[in-house]
Amino acid sequence: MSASVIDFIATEARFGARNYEPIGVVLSRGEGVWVWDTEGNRYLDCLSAYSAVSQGHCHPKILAAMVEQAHRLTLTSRAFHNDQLALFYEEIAALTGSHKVLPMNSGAEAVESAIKSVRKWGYEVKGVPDGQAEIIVCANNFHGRTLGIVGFSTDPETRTHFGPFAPGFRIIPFGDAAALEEAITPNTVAFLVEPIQGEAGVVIPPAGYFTEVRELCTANNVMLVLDEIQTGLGRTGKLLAEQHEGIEADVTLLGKALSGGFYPVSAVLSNNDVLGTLRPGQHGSTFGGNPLACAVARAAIRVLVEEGMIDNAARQGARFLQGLKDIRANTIREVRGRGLMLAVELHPEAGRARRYCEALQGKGILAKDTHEHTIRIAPPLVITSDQVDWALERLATTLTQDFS
Ligand code: IF1
Repeated sequence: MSASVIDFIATEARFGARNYEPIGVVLSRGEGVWVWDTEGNRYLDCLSAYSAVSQGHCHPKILAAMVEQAHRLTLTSRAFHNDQLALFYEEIAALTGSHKVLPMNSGAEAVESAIKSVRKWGYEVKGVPDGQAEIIVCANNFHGRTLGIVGFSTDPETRTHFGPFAPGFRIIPFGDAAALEEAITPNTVAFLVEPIQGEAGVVIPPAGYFTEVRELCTANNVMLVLDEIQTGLGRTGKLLAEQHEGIEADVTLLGKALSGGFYPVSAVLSNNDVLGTLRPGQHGSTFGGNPLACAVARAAIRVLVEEGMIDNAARQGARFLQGLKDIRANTIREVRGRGLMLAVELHPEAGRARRYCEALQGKGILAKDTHEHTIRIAPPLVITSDQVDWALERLATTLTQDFS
């Protein structure tokens, strides 16, 4: 390691809050599926900033849209109209079939906005007594880092010593429709859930789960809120992960890839009157819906569709998953995935996944461990067959090593 690399890492450690423990690589450039460190070493990015860089690093068309817009107008606040917001609304609504859109910035803000909106809908439309609204969520959820959200996390790391927390949430097991049926009361306004649990280690629910969930929510007048912040926009091989079960959420949350990795953009989409309950002055954000964000998001959506990235995610995801399944290594306990949202779960005796990620770094692949024993693999959706095979070769040699 050169002196400069050590310096970046040491300086971060000295001045920064230590709320992360990054892998020891300092990146300075990216293009498509590739990133380069300060010493010029090239890596295949198999994390894509947790799916935010689905369109590939520094996509030229998103970059051009961002620069062009930055020259013209960046921020107006919502006190005035701007000439990008309407176009963003129109295009995202046409793409997803949603009726109403609320633009925000981070994923957590979209989740918070959805919680506020479904509660309001519960009081004003469903007729829940004031202050009594209940929202059902799943164990091992990950929806962000705000106080409201970590209050209903079940991960001790995420919530310990951040309380007191807001009431109004019930936690049920993920993938268990009977548990949802039991948890619903007359005061239930929404079920908030990830189509595939990301942070939990790419946990795919049993087939038919979301069909049952959809039926239960409809039968009980409960809003189904799907957090597609990570699964949405092509990551799983469909535009939205809900399409794998042919259902439609009442409220859909998008973030991450809506920005193409350039600039935080998130959105709450609703196909009913949930967002219709918000009146002027009741919710907002200085940056939400700003013209720069809208121009970036419009380009991010356009290239996703025009360049066939969603189909590519389905194709390359299937190739990657099969390739992982073909690796004969007794370190591997299970391989999971849908589209390009993949995970390799190691046997606990194989050692920590972090160690394997560090070994992969040495072979030119950046991946991220989660929960001690799982390696998460989520490359940009522009990955080619040759690049998948290149990654598989290196994964195979790494996974047959023993780091226990
Ligand atoms: C970090 C995990 C991924 C999300 C879903 C909302 C948000 C996220 C389904 C909030 C964010 C991130 C945040 C990132 C790590 C990461 C993550 F490992 F923690 F779970 F992607 F898998 N809903 N996920 O996955 O979005 O406010 O961050 O924009 O470092 O905390 P945000």
